[in-house]
Amino acid sequence: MTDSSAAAPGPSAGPPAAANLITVAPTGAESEKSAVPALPVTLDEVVTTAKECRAAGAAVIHVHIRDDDARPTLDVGRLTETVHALREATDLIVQLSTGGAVTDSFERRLAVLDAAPGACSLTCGTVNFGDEVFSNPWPFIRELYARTQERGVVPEFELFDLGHVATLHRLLDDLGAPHGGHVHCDLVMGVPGGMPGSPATLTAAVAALPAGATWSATGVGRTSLPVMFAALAAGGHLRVGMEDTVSFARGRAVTGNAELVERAAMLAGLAQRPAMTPDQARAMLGVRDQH
Ligand code: KMH
Ligand code: ZN
Repeated sequence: MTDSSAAAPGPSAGPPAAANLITVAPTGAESEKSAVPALPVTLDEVVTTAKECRAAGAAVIHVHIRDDDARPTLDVGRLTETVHALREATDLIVQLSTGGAVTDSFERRLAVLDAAPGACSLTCGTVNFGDEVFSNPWPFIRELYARTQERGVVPEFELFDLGHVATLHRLLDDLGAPHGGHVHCDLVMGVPGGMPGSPATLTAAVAALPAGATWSATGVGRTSLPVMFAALAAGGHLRVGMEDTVSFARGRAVTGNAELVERAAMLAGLAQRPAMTPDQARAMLGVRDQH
């Protein structure tokens, strides 16, 4: 028997590790500033957290904004100002939420695209949302998607439930590929009323995604860590931030978004999936905005 150890691939051989896309969702529409003082709500606070999160490893920022009273708003002037300020201060991909708050009208949610973001979220179905309903009927989804194609905005398909994956297939069959040509999804797990934040559910959802799609996952609240570990193990990307969790650990409040991004980047690094830069994310997602 010959010794083939010199030529045989060792344990470190194989394709290079795929980099990990980290999206930060710093604010959301649900938490109140009075209850969560570390929540970034003013433009200055959002820009500061964006810079800190970029330094910690984020490549995309998922943006909800607030008004002067820290209430959620979809005011197009404020959204436009926020897009410009974030582009000025960072090279992050700016992804505006078209989900808004559960109280926002379809008309205002469609008008988010008037702020000319490079990317936006696009939820693929209605879901119970705690005591509320996050409403996304088919005609609205279709209209929003068609407008992203017309305006050259890259959508991220938000999937809160397995049925949303079926709607994503229907959308792609009906209207074709998104602007940029690449399908990227975000599994939003653990919302009360949506799919649970468990590894088994994540595996089922990923198996149902369109061929060639990339995906991130985020676990709301206490499902944050299990979903993060499951996503890394399954080759997915990560979304973290105070939109989805305001507890860093049991009994310990999040002090700022950057510590959530730092933890995600550290875990991704341990998984041999170093955080990708915004320009690497642009190449993967097909975003061709100017920053
Ligand atoms: N705030 C939720 C009702 C999105 O940003 O696109 C919807 C949401 C989804 O956060
Ligand atoms: Zn959101």
